[in-house]
Amino acid sequence: MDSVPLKHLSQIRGPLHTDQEPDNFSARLGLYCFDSGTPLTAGTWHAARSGADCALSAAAAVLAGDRVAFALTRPPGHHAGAGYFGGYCFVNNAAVAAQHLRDQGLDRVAVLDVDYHHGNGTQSIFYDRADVFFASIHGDPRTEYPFYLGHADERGAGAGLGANLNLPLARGTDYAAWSQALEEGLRAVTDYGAQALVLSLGVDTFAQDPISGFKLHSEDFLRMGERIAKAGLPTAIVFEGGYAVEAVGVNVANVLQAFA
Ligand code: 5XA
Ligand code: ZN
Repeated sequence: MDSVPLKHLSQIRGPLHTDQEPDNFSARLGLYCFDSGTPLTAGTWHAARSGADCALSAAAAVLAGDRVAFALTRPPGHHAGAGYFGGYCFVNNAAVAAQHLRDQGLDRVAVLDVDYHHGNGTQSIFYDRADVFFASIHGDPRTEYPFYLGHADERGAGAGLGANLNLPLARGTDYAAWSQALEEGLRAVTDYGAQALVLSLGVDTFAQDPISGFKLHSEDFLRMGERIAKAGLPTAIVFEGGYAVEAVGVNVANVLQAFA
């Protein structure tokens, strides 16, 4: 039997009946959440809202003239779309920061996502817009979460066509190959003419990360930071994933140290 191209599945399944909300709680949840690994608890909204506020503060600091500001947010945000949550993400902190930079008068803002997982939420929020460029370096969605987005042929739509760049890489990629993708991403950000950068910083690209598959080492995060800082853009850094708990602090600090 011929395999069905994934992008055509929604055409086969047909439209969902969105004017009839089901009584079943799990079914209702499924309208707004795209995975089963993102629990909602009593403190979730407070934490998510605080994370978004933190990202807003980082954007405000950059607008006020700081070269760099770091939003140490938990939960992360880059998987959250305008109308759904998932991937431990509830509010898209990077998108909130980018939109704030736009609202305060910058014409062209770029989001660079270096987390191991594709920032599907950020991509979908800005996909048809030309005023926010999105570039992402991540594990190939054919095998890696979030699976359904992050392919190289997703280039944006409508006014946003050309303002989306996905650089998927295979499991096992080390810094030598990863840094070539970084060069390509930063070149695109520069060519786009961004006036400020939002960096979705996940350190789950670390070789010992328990849920990811790249092979970056702690000193590579220093080099990553140096290279991104060299782009010379005012930068709001927003924290995303990272699960090798003992090393997360060192790896994040290495990126920040390069900016300092
Ligand atoms: O960047 N996103 C993450 O680190 C979360 C991945 C969730 C996998 N279940
Ligand atoms: Zn991640």
